[in-house]
Amino acid sequence: MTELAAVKAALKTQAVETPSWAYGNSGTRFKVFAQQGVPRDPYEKLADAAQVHEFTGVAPTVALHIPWDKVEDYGALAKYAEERGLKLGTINSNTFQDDAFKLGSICHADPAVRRKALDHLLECVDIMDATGSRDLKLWFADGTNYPGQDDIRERQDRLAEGLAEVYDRLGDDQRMLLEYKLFEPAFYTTDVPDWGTAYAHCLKLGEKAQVVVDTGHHAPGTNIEFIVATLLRERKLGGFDFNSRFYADDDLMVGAADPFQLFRILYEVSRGGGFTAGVAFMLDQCHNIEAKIPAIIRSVMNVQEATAKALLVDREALAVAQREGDVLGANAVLMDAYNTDVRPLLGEVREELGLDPDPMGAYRRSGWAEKIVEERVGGTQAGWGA
Ligand code: PSV
Ligand code: MN
Ligand code: MN
Repeated sequence: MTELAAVKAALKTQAVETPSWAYGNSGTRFKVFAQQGVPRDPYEKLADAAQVHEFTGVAPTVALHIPWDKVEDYGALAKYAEERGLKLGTINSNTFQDDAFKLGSICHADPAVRRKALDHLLECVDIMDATGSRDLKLWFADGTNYPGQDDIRERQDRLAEGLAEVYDRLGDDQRMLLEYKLFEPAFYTTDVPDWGTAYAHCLKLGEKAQVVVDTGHHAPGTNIEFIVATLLRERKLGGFDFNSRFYADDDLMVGAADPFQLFRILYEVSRGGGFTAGVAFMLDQCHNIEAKIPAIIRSVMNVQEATAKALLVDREALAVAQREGDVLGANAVLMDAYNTDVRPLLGEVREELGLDPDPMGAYRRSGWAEKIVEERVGGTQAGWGA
């Protein structure tokens, strides 16, 4: 296979998971601007996700968030997805919106609150059994706001104990993905604030526990690609929550704020064999002011473009320059790939897959946006936090 053919083959098999909540209404704590035609239930979210997959060809799975996507029959939801060419993906737990969790969930000082949180997490594994999902994604809002509020070490002990109970419940083909976040909603300590803490817990738990890197969850200036390289070396990179940020956890479209950073991250994925190592490529975004489906299509395309550039890095030339200590030469190899206009290549890849080379235009011309505005009137629109 020529090098270009290998790049094309990799791009054709790439899969980007879209989050159900990105299709619903969302906002900041100041205001949620409701959009017309937005899904009213998980089924309609899947119908929209099917559009993203139809026009990009690389978004075959949809992540659910429980209880935002709670339904009576998850088997029926999975069947509905399959009828639209989709599969249900990662199950995201939610231990941050119940009054009981004001002072934490599985790290809470009260065993009764910890039990409630754990029961929710175990229910999420039951749902995975019904949907056929591989991954359980755990993000905990647990932490404290004031020095002395709770015992930092004991909270780690409670976390370890809770994670172990959930880990033991996983089936052979299921994984637990532990997500870290620097701060928010807790402002003093966060119980899983960084990759090191997540890694330490996952290492103790075993192979089925892996770390998730949400690109919006670091301090400004953090070298995320270094974290990615390290986790891949240790076989502990479970996946990504992709989004972009200018300030904190902005949840903007991936590749919008810093496409160069996205390229650097995906280069380390490529360098570390991450495209074939079971790493989950997920979006975790909210489209507060822009139209949702086209924003998700754009996001998927941004991941594809950064991936194509990462795959185009001349690894041999880079290795030679690195060995020779040719600082500028090595940097030039990387920048040559980054500065390549990969849009024609991706157009060809899409045509070879029988798709329109222009997913944004094809979606616009499909009339879906007008159809959902007309049909989805009334009812409560589902969304982030609903
Ligand atoms: C937390 O900020 C987070 O990134 C977690 O992944 C949550 O599940 C998600 O956002 C909710 O949008
Ligand atoms: Mn996330
Ligand atoms: Mn987040």
